[in-house]
Amino acid sequence: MTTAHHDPRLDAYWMPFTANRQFKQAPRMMTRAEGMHYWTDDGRQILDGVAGLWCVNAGHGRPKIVQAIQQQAAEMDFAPPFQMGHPKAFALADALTRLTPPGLNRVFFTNSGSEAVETALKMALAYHRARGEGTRTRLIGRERGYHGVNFGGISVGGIVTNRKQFGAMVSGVDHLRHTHDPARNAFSIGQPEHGAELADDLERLVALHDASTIAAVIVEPIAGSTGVLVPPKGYLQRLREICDKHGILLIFDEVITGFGRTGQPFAAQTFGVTPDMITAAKGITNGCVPMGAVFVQQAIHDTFMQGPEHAIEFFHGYTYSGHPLACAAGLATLETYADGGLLTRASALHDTLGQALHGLRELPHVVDIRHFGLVGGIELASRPGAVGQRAFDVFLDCFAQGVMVRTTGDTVALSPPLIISADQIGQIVETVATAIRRVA
Ligand code: PXG
Ligand code: PLP
Repeated sequence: MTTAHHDPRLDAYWMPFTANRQFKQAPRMMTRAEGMHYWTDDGRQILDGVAGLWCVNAGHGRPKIVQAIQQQAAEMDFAPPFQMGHPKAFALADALTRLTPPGLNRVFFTNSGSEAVETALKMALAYHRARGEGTRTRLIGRERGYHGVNFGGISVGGIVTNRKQFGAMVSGVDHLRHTHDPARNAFSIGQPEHGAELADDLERLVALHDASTIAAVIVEPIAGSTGVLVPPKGYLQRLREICDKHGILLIFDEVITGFGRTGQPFAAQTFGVTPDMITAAKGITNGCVPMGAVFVQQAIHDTFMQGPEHAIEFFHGYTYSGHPLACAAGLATLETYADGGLLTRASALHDTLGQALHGLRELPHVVDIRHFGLVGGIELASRPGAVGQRAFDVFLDCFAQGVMVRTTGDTVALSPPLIISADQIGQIVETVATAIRRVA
């Protein structure tokens, strides 16, 4: 047996969410990107089926964004965000509120989705306290939810692997049941028919804990990281009704679904349900500079704006909140989206992606296909005792064929840039089909 060796210059970098030892024996290095493609260090062109990591929604290397970042770096590299401002942070917040659902017209900037989640959870607690309902401290997430990797986010999150290494986490958290129901909903076209009643699980938690102890519920409109779980018809509406009934804030985590993924700027608009807060990141700058945001109902914001005017209203913020490079990138990103009509393009391609994906139905190991707008998931049967390996082998085979997909568990996930052509959708899905046929 030969022992695999690797380049010791790769040792220092501890890679995130990666099988480090396996990667370093056979690295997949990207060195250039443009439009729908990456290029590897050995010069291979790779079609991007995931928008980088669900974030490069306008495609790579968009000139307006590149120029905006270059100019901003030369003009003013950094400005302190506490007790100071710079014009582009205000301009970006203002521009973003033209895209958000009605009423969600106040914006707090962070540097990632994980930080946006922490910010939203803290805002929810502080909001109830400011209203004199400080007993509302409980946070409700959902099984199979992904809300980033910080302590609040993994606590409300529902992914076992992201939780089990890290002890007791934030206390006073509970979880709704997840909505994945392949027995009733496998191979749904778009939104599944069955499962609106799963939202009633919130009533169970209210009965258990009492509404007076619950601050907020956080869910992804479409769960991305646990395998593209599309909400059953009526589910989000019902969750909204129950939150209203009990005075519980509803937070939509739109880190993936925001910025056009579902056919509207936000999934809240696509599914016709308005939450009290939205967390976003990724597509806000087209993935070019790290940035996240929390969009808040004005009434929530205004609740903080009491007390003496010289007092800080919310003791929270990051050194890089509203970083000038991120704001410049964000403004240019919104222009790029508008120029290409990109934030609604996913609805025009919903059927194209759906039809292509459902063509995989008869392939070996395929147990479910899920899709909405320009996001799709192909779930494969797991190999006994080796969850995730079959999908990972599909990923490796696709990469060898020149297409980048993403896997989560045994689901192959697709979330291509919103500029994708129908032919390129076909190419990605055919590549996945070839890989599935080859992988045992
Ligand atoms: N909330 C949601 C719904 C997300 O999808 C985050 C929060 C955290 O964002 P940051 O920027 O802190 O990573 C995310 C991020 C995957 C994958 O493999 C998904 C994400 C990140 C990395 C990998 O599905 N989503
Ligand atoms: N740790 C220390 C010692 C700090 O001084 C700061 C910020 O000043 C932080 C953490 C937080 O860093 P950031 O604001 O970039 O999240």
